[in-house]
Parts: sequence; structure tokens; C-alpha cells
Amino acid sequence: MKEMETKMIYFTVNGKPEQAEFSVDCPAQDVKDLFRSAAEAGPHDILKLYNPKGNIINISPNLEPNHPNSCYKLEVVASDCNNEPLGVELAGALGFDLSSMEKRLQGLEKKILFEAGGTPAVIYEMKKQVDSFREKLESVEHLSWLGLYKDLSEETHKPSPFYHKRTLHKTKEECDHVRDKFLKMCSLEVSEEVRQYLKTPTFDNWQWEDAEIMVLLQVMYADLDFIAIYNIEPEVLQQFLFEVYRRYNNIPFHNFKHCFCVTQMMYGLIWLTDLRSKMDSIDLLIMLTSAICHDLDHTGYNNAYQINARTELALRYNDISPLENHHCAVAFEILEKTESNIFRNVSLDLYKHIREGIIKCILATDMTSHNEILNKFKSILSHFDFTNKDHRDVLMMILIKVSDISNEARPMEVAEPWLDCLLQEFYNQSDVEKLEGLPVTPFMDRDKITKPSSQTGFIRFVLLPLFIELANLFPCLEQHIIDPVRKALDYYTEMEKALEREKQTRVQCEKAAKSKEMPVEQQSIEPKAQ
Ligand code: BYE
Ligand code: ZN
Repeated sequence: MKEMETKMIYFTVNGKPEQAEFSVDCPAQDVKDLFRSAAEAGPHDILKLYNPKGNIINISPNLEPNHPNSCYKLEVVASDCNNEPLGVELAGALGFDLSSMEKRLQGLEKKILFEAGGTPAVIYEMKKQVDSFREKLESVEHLSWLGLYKDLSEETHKPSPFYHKRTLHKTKEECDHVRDKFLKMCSLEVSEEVRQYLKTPTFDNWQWEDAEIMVLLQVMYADLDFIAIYNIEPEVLQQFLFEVYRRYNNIPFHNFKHCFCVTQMMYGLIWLTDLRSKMDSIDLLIMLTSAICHDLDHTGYNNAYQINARTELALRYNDISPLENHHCAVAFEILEKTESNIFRNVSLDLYKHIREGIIKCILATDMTSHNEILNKFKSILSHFDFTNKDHRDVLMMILIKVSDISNEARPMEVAEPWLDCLLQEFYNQSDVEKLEGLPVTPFMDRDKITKPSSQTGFIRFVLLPLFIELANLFPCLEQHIIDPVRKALDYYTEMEKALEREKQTRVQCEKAAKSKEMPVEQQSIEPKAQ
């Protein structure tokens, strides 16, 4: 057999000398692939080969053989996907494929969940594989040319696991378990002591599990006489509460426990202000039910995200309060089903009134309209008239708004974990915004805010101004909601100062370390105990 004639080509790539050998009659594609692999380039990168004169030459089997001292120069274009259109396209397509794969799996899982009542092992395995594939694409440096690589070496945190494992919706198992527990507990009597405690803002939600919380919500409907007045059947109320529970998602803040806290604060305010003597019970029913439904199916990403990411919700509602519109729509989805329609025994006219009221209340929880609602309330305060429907409407909106953001009116042991939950949800959103290249909401950026600094600002400029106006109408609220909020302000102001002192000490230690010309990391930066 005749020995094949080969060529030796000497070239540099990134200044590193390389040599390639190929047979003169091998296919052109093979030669191109050879250079591609020498440059560690991806299939969509452009390769340029220069001769010593600086002219671009064709990469082909006809390449002129050369000597090591007259090297060709190989260059890769479009290896950095963030700067190059080709790379962006590829990464986009890949990211899209991955998301569509995840979506299809999610759909498949849902379907099977419905039919089989559980996630089969095979789907679970597939989900794990897609997850680990995404992780690989994002974490393996030599795949960085795909444009999905995230350099985590400089980050102090990993993006939240929520981004990968979207076990957003409650599983059937989870729901069935809580439903069984709830139905078993329904027949038990709730003590008078608990019934009274339930009427105060000092109530600690963290002591109660979800099934118990559902019983407490039932108690609220009973003790405000709604069950008797509106002829609500116990099974229908239970089914309604279960559907509500089911449609709050597993997210850090806007979950079923938040729904309960807001409702419980509303309930407390109704009792503390003796609202039953001032307003019709129908308005109280609207307020309590609005509180229960006000964040249904929240996914943990706010309106700004919905709009910037052009989510289904933003498209459906034309960027107008997409979340609040959705919460409200889900509420009426639940109420459309006879078996969970707690208003099924009221007249059509009354139902219309309730529907109008709930829509008004839930849409009022969009903080975008905060100033508008607060200013309206201020303008009517001096001549507030409980017989005036417009006045009552504004008050109802103020009450749900107050309840919605009232965590800091609770004891510190109850309030502080809620702030941690909220920041976790916010940080998760900003992480995702960074990953998706969307504008990062400044107050959600973990690199920009601290817990005490954000909270002191919020209490000073949002909470107190709102609460003080409500206390103008109901002076008795001062001790119940304003005093604890002032205490919280002191607490976070102190925390802010302590953080500032810690930072100062750190800076001084680093300066001292530098002046001794010793690497900082060899010195303790902790302030010495006194
Ligand atoms: C608000 C809007 C949407 C979701 F980062 C939650 F400083 C809230 F802005 N709530 N609800 C309670 C709050 C609280 N926002 C803040 N503090 C609360 O206690 C301030 C935020 C931590 C931040 Cl307003
Ligand atoms: Zn809320």
C-alpha cells in the first residue's frame, strides 16, 4: 500500500505554537475541524488564519506547508457569546430549547399528576437530567462559548435553587395531606382563648400549621356571623378555603401564610375599630374575602418583572397591574365553582356588589397606586362619613393596604422572619433578572441593599405615613399598630448603626494591615474583644 502524503502546518493560536498534520487528499471539512479543535472553538465560531504577511488565507487541504519560523496565525472570532451576534443566537436557541424542554416536562408532569396522582420515577429522572444539563451548561468553563456560562468564582452566593427547581405549585400529595388534616380538625371546637387571641395583631402565625390556619379562617367567618347571615354551608366554606390554600404557591413570601397574616390583620382591625357598628356586614365580608384571595397564585416575581420579561400575565393584562388582576381572576375562578362558591346563596344583586367590592380591594393592593389611594383618603379624612359609599370604598382600600404590608406591626419575633422571607423572594427575583439580562429592580439587588437600611426607609416613608392616617380616623389603633412599628424602626436603626460600625472597623483594620505591608488575609479583621 502506498503511504499517504501528509502536510505539516505550523501556526500559533493565542500566541501558543501548535502544529497540525493532515493528508493532502483529506476532505476540506476535516482540515477545518482540525483547526477548530486546535482553537478550542465551537461549531458556530468563525476561524481566521493569517499568513506571516498578515493576509487571511483559506483553511483547506491546499494550505501551503510552512516552517516553524514562519508560522501562520490562527484567530477565533465570536468565541465570546456576550459580544457576538452569532454566539447570542446560539445561546438564545440553546436557552430556549432548554426552557421549552423544561416546559414540556412540566406539562407532562402535570398531565400525569392528574391521571396517576403522583410524579412517576421516569419523569422525576428526566427532570433531574434536564436540571443537571442546565447546571453543566452554566458551570463548565470550557463550555463558556455557548454563552450560558456563569462564573461563580467571584460571587458569594449561588442563584437561588428556585430558578432550577420550580416546584412552584403545590403537589397533589401535599394538598391531599393538608385537606385530610383540615377536615379532621373542622369538627373540633376552637377555644375561647384562641378566638380572642385571633382578634389581636400580636397573633403569631409561625405557631400554626396550614391545616390549623384553615380552621382559624373558618372561625373568622363564623365569629363575624357571615355563616349565619349569608347562609354559607360549612362544606362549601371548607372547599373554598381548601381551593384557596391549593392556589397559593410554595414561595418564600407570597404564600398561604402571608394570605393568613393579611386576613388575620384585617380581622383584628375590624374588631379593634369596632367596624361592625359602623359598616354593613357585606362590606366586612368583602374585605375579609379580598384579604384571603389578594395574592392567589403569586409566582414570586413582581409586576416590574412581569412587564420586563413580557410574561403571559403582562401580555394578558396589557401591563396594567398584571399580578393583582390575576389574583382576582383566580379568586373568581374558585367562586365560579358551585362547590366552592361561598356566595352561592346570596341574591344576584348582592353577588354583583360583592364582586365589584372584591375587585376594587384586590386591585388596590398594587403599590403603584399607593400615593393615589392615600391622598384620596387624606382628602376625605376631615369629613369622613360612614354613610357615604365613596368614603367607605376608600377606607376599605386603605384597610386592605394596611393589612397587606403590616408585618412590622407584629411582635419582633413574628415580623423579622417575614422580612427575611420577603428579602429571599426579592433576591431570587433580582438573581433571575441578572441571569435573564433584564433590568434589575434596585431594592431587590442583594449587592445594593441591606436588611436594616431598606426597612428603616420603608417604615419611615411608607408604613408610618399610611398607618398614621388610619389612626387619625381610629385613634385607638395608635397603641396596636403604630407603637410596634415605631419600635421596629428603632430596632432597625440600631441594626443599621451596628452594621456601619462593623464596616468602619473593617476598613480601619484593612488600612492598618496595608501599612504593615502584610497581606490582609493573614490578619484578623475581627475587632478585638474588650
Ligand atoms: C411591599 C410590596 C410588595 C411586596 F426592599 C411586599 F425595602 C411588600 F423595599 N412589603 N410587605 C411588607 C414590604 C414589607 N416591603 C418592605 N418591608 C416590609 O415590611 C420593604 C422591602 C424590604 C424593601 Cl411594600
Ligand atoms: Zn400581599
